[in-house]
Amino acid sequence: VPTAVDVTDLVDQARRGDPRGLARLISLVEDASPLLRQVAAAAAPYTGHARVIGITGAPGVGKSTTTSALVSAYRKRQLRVGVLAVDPSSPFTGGALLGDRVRMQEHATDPMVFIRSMASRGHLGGLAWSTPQALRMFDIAGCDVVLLETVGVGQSEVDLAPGMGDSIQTAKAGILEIGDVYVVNKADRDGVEATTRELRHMVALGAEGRQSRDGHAWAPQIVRTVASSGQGVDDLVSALDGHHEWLVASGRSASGRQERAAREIEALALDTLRGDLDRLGRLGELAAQVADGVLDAYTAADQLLSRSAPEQT
Ligand SMILES: Nc1nc2c(ncn2[C@@H]2O[C@H](COP(=O)(O)OP(=O)(O)O)[C@@H](O)[C@H]2O)c(=O)[nH]1
Ligand SMILES: [Mg+2]
Repeated sequence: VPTAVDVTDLVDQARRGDPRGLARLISLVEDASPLLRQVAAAAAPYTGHARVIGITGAPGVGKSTTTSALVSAYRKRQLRVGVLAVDPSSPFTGGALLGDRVRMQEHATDPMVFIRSMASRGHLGGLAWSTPQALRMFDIAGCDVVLLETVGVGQSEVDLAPGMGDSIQTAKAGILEIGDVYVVNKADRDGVEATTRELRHMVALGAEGRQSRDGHAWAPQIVRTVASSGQGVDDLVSALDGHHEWLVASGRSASGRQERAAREIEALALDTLRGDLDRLGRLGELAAQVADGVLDAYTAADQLLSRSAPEQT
C-alpha cells in the first residue's frame, strides 16, 4: 500500500515534468483512489498556472485532429502542452479514445507534450470532479496550455434534425450559448457554406440570449478549418487568444475559476453523500415502501438522510 511519502514523491515527480509521475497521478484520479485526498493537498500550492481550452462536439467532427493541430501551434511558441481526452460515454477506455491517440501520434515522442485519456470507469457523475482533478495534474506538471477533448452532450440531436422548426432552432441556440469559439471543420467538404451560414444564424440567436443576461458577454467567433491539413488553424489560435485576453481583461478568468471550483466541491460533496447513502443500504427498502404506497417519497428521503420528519404542532 502506497504511503503519504509516495504521494509527495509522485507530486514532486510530476512537478519535475516526468511523464510517468503525471501518468500515475491521472490513473489515481481515474480510479477514484482514496489517495487523491493526499494528492490534492500536496498539489494545491502548485496549481493555477495552466490555461485550459475545452474542445467539444459530436464524434467524428475532427476534435482530435484539431487538438493535434493546436498542439503543433502551441509547441511552435515553445509552450508545454497537455492533452486530456475524456470519454464520458464509455465505462472503459474504448474506441473513441484509441482514435484520439492515433490522431495525436505525431506528438508522442515530444517530451514537452503530455497526452492522456480518461474514461469514466463507471463512477457515474464522477467526471464532474475527476476532470478538474486531472486538469490540475497537468497544471502541476508545468503545462502552459491544456487541451481538454470531450464528446459533446446533446450534439447528436442537433445534427439529426436540420430545419425541424422553432423548437429545434431554440434548442440549438441553447446549445450554442455555451461555446466561445465555433469551428466549422472539414471545410474541404461540400456544404461548408450552408453550414457556416446556419451556424452564424444560430450563434447570433445564442449571443442574444447571453447578451440579455449579461451586457458584457463575449461575442462568439466562428472559424473555418481543415484540421487534417492545418488550414485555418492560425485563425483558430488567434480566436482563442482573443478570447483568453478577454477573459483576463474582464476578470472572467478569475471568477470562472471560482465558479468551477464551486461546482467541483459540490460534485465531491454529492459523491460523498451518495456513497454514504449507498453504505446505509436503505434505499432499496424505502423505494419498495414508496412504490407500494406505504410511505411517501418526502418521508422516505428524510429517513434516508436519518432525519425524522418535522413534528406536527
Ligand atoms: N476531410 C477532412 N477530414 C478530416 C478533417 N479533420 C478531421 N478529419 C478526419 O475525420 C475523422 C475523424 O476525426 P477525429 O479527429 O478523430 O474526430 P473526433 O472524433 O471528433 O475526435 C478522421 O478520419 C480525420 O482524419 C478535415 O478537416 N477534413
Ligand atoms: Mg477524438
